[in-house]
Amino acid sequence: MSQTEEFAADLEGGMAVITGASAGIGAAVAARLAARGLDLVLGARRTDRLESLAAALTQEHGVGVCAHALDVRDSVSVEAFAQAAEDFAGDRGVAVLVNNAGLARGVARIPSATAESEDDWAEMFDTNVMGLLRVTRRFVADMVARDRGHIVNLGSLAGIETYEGGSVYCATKASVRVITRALRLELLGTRVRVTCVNPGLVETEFSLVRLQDADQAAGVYAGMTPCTADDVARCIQWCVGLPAHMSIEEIQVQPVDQASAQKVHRRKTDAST
Ligand code: NDP
Ligand code: 8X3
Repeated sequence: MSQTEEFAADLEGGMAVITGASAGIGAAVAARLAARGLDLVLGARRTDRLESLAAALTQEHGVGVCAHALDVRDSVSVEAFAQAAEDFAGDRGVAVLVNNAGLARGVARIPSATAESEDDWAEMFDTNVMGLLRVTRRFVADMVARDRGHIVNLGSLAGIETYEGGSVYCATKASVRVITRALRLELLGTRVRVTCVNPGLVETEFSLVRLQDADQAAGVYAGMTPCTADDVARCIQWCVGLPAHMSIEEIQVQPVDQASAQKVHRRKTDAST
């Protein structure tokens, strides 16, 4: 059997771990990989949502799904999650790790930032950067030992370009891209792949979490057609399904209506005419 055929066989009945699977892109990736025949371990803080998703995916696709609490900011929680994932995977090991858990908090500009802004900044770094590192460290050694596996990190267009009010979120996502690149170098010589996926505007709960206001959050996508969570999941599914000798280093995916972080085409709606 060729290496390519071997990998395709591996994915079927293999096991994927997805962080931040209770909503948005993480939940959409779970649906795509379940449809591809992978068993899943899903992590997030809102376990009620994870459990509903797990039940639905098992019913629809017949795959095994383990829903487990995970707070990527907490080392103890990461350890318990990783242990549960390893137990669930058994001898198969983890074929795919999707480091998706992440968030933005606020749009504070540094010159007018407050003491509260520092809490938001710390939460973003602890979740998006340290959280990703904690989870990766816990899973990557076993992938190296097995000489197989694929780590997919969620970067962002915000990690490529910056915008006012986005300094810290942009810095966290630039860090994700840099960490991905360094890890890729550190893993050279193994068959473990690392990919960074950098979406532009994707309509999920992301803007509500960031702005804490439903109208403002809706305004982020007003008059334009954003990407959906499933659009991004489709890219991730494609990356992980490629032959084992191929590595997609980075993908940038944006709505056609978004040409750069701040250059968004908004069509006039009935309400605005
Ligand atoms: P959502 O807010 O819809 O989902 C975020 C997910 O991350 C939730 O499942 C949430 O689960 C989880 N999460 C947040 N903090 C933690 C934590 N401490 N521990 C574990 N899980 C956590 O946003 P998206 O789906 O849009 O975002 C997913 C990723 O994609 C993020 O990394 C984001 O930065 C990135 N991204 C998003 C873009 C967009 O425009 N939407 C564009 C580019 C990148 P819970 O709260 O239950 O813990
Ligand atoms: C999220 C995309 O443009 O809101 O990563 O920063 S943006």
